[in-house]
Amino acid sequence: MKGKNRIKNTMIFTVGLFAITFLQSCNSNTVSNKKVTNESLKTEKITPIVIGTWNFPKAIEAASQVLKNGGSALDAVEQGCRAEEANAENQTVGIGGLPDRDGNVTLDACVMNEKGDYGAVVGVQNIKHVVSLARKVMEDTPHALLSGRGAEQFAESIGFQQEDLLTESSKKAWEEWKIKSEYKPIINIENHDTIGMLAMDVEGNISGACTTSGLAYKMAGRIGDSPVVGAGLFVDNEVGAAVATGLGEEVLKTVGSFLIVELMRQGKSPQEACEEAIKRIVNKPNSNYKDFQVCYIAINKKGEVGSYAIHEWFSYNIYTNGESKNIKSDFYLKP
Ligand code: SD4
Repeated sequence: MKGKNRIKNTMIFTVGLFAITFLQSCNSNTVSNKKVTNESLKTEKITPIVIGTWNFPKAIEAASQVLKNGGSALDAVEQGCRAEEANAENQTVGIGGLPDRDGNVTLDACVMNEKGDYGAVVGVQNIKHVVSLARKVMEDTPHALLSGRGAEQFAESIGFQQEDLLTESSKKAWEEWKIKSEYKPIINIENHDTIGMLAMDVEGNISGACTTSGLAYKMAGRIGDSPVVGAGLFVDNEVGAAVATGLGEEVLKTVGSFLIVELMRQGKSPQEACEEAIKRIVNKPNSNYKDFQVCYIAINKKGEVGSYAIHEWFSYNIYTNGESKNIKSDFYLKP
């Protein structure tokens, strides 16, 4: 009997051991379902990456410099956006931005960090670096979004420089526009050049920022998607981030950036998620998508990138592995 029991016990032990080993091996094979967290990334070497809408070499250079020096993703996107806010030749961002119908340059911006904190300003006049003002709202106030005069007063109280943002060439363009006063944004021209940036730093943290003067010759008080969380920008440090450019009204109505991040959470690649978000706009009943442009870029936690636009000629800049380049985006409306 004793001998029989010993054999039985040995068999139970062996079967148990086999079951545990089998279950463990199943678990280690489900890497694709495993959440990519900062903890799991710590064991891997992270390649910093930054992407930005359109082709702004100075912005990608400023942002990449921060990452090369081991700086944070938030600092990188802020510095990148600031480079473009200071560029008077860009008529959709910062100084030199095209004005609204009344001739006022009004700026919108937002930032979002790896903790899911968000700060934004809308309809701000006479302050060039609204991306930094949005960051101050996020970090130094109990609020997330400040508008118009209140945002300007806050900026003044913390020493932001005030200046006239309407340049001679933007004023001239507005005066020419007033002759016909026809509000019809031109694809890839009057919708063009808002900068949105997404970065992942050496710690594997993701942040994003977006800054714009909005659509040229908009009605006074009009706010687009760019400063609105989930529409123009969304960051989820567990999953990835997305940012938009183009006709803000359409991005707002489909909460595009949040949609992209949620699609990535469900397993789509950044490319697939951007394509789906564009299709949501295109497939709306009575969509007149042939008359406007919307573009998205996105990154995920693995450093994969995607982009998609309705029309041709959208491009984005990318810095990774010590190299910057401009990439032409795929698009929906093929000739
Ligand atoms: C807006 N989405 O205010 C912005 C405009 C833009 O490139 O992206 N221009 O609607």
